[in-house]
Amino acid sequence: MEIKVMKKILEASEKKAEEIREDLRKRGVLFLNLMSSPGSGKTTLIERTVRELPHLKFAVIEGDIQTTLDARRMANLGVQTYQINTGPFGGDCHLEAPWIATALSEMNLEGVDILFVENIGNLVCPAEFDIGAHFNVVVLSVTEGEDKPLKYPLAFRVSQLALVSKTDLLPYLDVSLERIVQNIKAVNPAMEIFPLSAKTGDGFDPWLEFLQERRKSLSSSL
Ligand SMILES: Nc1nc2c(ncn2[C@@H]2O[C@H](COP(=O)(O)OP(=O)(O)OP(=O)(O)O)[C@@H](O)[C@H]2O)c(=O)[nH]1
Ligand SMILES: [Mg+2]
Repeated sequence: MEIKVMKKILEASEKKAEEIREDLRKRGVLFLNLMSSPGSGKTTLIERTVRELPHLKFAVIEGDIQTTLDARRMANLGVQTYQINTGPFGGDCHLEAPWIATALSEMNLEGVDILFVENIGNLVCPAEFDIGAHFNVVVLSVTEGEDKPLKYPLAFRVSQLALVSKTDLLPYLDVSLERIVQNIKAVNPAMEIFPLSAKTGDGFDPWLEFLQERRKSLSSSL
């Protein structure tokens, strides 16, 4: 009986994810779900992306167990932001599609080009839940070490794009960028991989092009 109930909940969540993906496609809003361990640089990456693409309109849903710190960073940029805190509801370490649907119903998506969900900092749980994104993006900072794609493969399996962040720190670390890329490819050979630094802007161009091209192709499929 318990298993049956669980299955029903999961099915409802998956159905909601499909609805979100299709609804946002129709509205021409490109939806990216950013997943990573705590502190890999997700918020910093979004901040720089918003500044680099002033002709596009962004909206952000921030997922955190506690605090509105990241939402405030977004609001400082003038970006429409919705904070989901799971702390008061048991402290879940991931977001789920029905919560995203509620957030979207309370947001104004008029004219929005790109929606980022900054998922809760955790390299394991968020990967288990489809939240309706057009692209799952896994962020791995070079400071986390070369072996993380092999040890925590699911986030790399369910993502279409990997951003290897904080590359400005490579000269100070015993880490090989080449081996990080190899390990990501070992888990997901089809993955697109962009090494970049949100601090210096190095490597940002392919990421910015990816966003603009995918946004355009979403509109042309309307
Ligand atoms: N050197 C360097 N530091 C960075 C870079 N990107 C982010 N940081 C630093 O890394 C720390 C964490 O960055 P955040 O952007 O808050 O990371 P996050 O993934 O949003 O963290 P959570 O939301 O807590 O999971 C901060 O001190 C940033 O200044 C980068 O490209 N280079
Ligand atoms: Mg953050």
